[in-house]
Amino acid sequence: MKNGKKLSQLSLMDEKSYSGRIVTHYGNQLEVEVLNGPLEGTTQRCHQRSNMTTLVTGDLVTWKPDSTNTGIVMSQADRCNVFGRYDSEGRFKPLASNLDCVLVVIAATPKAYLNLVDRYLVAIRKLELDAFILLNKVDLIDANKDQSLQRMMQIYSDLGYPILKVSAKSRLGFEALEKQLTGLTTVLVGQSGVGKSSLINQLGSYELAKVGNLSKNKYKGTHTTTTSRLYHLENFDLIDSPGIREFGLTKVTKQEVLNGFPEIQSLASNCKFRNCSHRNEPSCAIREGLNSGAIFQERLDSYQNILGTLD
Ligand SMILES: Nc1nc2c(ncn2[C@@H]2O[C@H](COP(=O)(O)OP(=O)(O)OP(=O)(O)O)[C@@H](O)[C@H]2O)c(=O)[nH]1
Ligand SMILES: [Mg+2]
Ligand SMILES: [Zn+2]
Repeated sequence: MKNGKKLSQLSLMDEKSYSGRIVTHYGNQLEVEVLNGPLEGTTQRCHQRSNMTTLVTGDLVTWKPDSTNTGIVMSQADRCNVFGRYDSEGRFKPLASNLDCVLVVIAATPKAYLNLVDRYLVAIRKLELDAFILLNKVDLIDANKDQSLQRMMQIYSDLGYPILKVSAKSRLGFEALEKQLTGLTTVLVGQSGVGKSSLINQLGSYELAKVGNLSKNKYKGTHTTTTSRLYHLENFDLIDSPGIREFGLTKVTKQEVLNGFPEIQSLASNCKFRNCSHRNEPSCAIREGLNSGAIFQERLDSYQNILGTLD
């Protein structure tokens, strides 16, 4: 995305509006990628009309020049989907919209939590999006020491979730990752420090360096992403998102939680009692599944933990 052309080159008199896509926001201002007209391919600072819902990275909008250096967003197209979370007060916090895929990033460090990944998987399943689990920093993995991580990866792999193992540092596994991302708009989510921004930087160093809006050093050290941002790479689009500690799922239904645990879902209908809690009822297919190895104790605990946090 180029920044060269100026809004002042457009005539303010003709009142024409253009289409655009939200790249990111800074407080009340939005950075909008221009999708048509003489400024196509540039990004422009815009405000939004006060009566509109909060816009999010990935939203398609119409905007028009407002003054010599800002535009105003007039309207928003319907979203195909919006990925976000609920904060501790139960307010929805959107991260990105109009997505094809969500990449759940975990790493050798900080410690990965199965329950956090499961929460993402429930939210992704609810949106009917593709989910991928990406293990980053494999250069740091010590096979003997990281047994809980190995166990976690084994569980997801046995359940059939697509898993990618990469190192943003050594670029190990990048070929498979790039293949997976091609042609898609993907948001990277996960705990702070797992390497989401580093991955984007490494995947797109050439393209990003060329447009000059992200220096290679910017994400070194302890830089923390504070707002989502869209990047066009050569063969795909990536959205960086701020790291989170908790992923609240307060507004999902029990059924939506169950949908996120397909192995539990497929056996639950065989329980003797329809409302079986799978804790101590007789003839419980899920507890039988634990014995046969079809159900993992960690996933059942995680499922019950999530159910326990619903409103
Ligand atoms: N050894 C190693 N370090 C990595 C790798 N990927 C990222 N790091 C380091 O991990 C730290 C955090 O990386 P970031 O890319 O900022 O992590 P993030 O997920 O974007 O974090 P937030 O923006 O806070 O959500 C940085 O010091 C990176 O250099 C990797 O593959 N191997
Ligand atoms: Mg980041
Ligand atoms: Zn049961």
